[in-house]
Amino acid sequence: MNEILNVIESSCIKISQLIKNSNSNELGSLANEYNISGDDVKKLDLMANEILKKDLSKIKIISCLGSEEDKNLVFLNNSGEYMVCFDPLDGSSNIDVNITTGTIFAIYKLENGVIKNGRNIVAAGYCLYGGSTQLIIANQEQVNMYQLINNQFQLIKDNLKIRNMGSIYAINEANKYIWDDYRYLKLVNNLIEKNYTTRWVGSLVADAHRTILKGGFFSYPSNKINPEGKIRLLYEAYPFAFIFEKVGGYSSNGKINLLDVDFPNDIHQKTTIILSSKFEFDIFSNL
Ligand code: FBP
Repeated sequence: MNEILNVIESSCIKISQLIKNSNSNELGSLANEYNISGDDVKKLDLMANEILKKDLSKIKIISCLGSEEDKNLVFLNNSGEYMVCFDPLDGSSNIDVNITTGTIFAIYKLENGVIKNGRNIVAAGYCLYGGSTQLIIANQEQVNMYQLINNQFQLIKDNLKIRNMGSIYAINEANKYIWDDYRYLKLVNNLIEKNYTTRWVGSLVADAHRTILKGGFFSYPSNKINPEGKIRLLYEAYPFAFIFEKVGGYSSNGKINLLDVDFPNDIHQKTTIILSSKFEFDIFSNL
């Protein structure tokens, strides 16, 4: 499995260099196509996808790859014992305005050739392309944080743990009148009364990363426009649910722990997502 993590690490370095050494207007320009989720695909989405697919396809222990930018799973080796899924470039609406984007990934161990749910994950993580490039990797034991320094990822914090309580909530309040579940508006009002502030970057990687480091509550609930939610289970929600569990936080689809949601038939299945510290999650759970 370390072989897979090493390759993901080097792919993220290539993507980081591409972002740092290219015209962000060009990278953020439309590729004149839509992905299976109906999103406008940006040039950088496709370039990042090609880098990861090319590098990961060389690994014999990988059975198949799943990507936000590919309609179907890409099968590699019948004898492979792992499936690797990734969002090659998360937050692509922020590329051309030079706001933090990222890559999200999860490594699933097949059991008798199948994946049951998010509990099949053996490692997950994300890379942040911001002021600095940082890589966060969670395995069964702990979560470590690395920073790209002189073209090498160096450990800057090991065994990350989320605070029990934060002071920031993150949710796109522009949707508050079309949320399907009344609890989200009640929670927002409850946290405002407790003098919480709010942040919404619009890149899941950035909003979730801040929530891990500062504590608090992040959510993208289903709504009248996105009745199943907007965030994809396989390569966005499951990976963060695994990471939040390892840092001592909570994840949910509004009903159950995201890791216990059955593996979807549609690999681009969307879901409501909650990622949170204990204090805010307890308030939400009792609404
Ligand atoms: P992609 O950029 O990978 O398609 O991800 C979707 C996303 O950008 C998330 O990163 C983010 O949390 C959400 O959509 C923002 O949605 P909205 O623009 O509706 O606030």
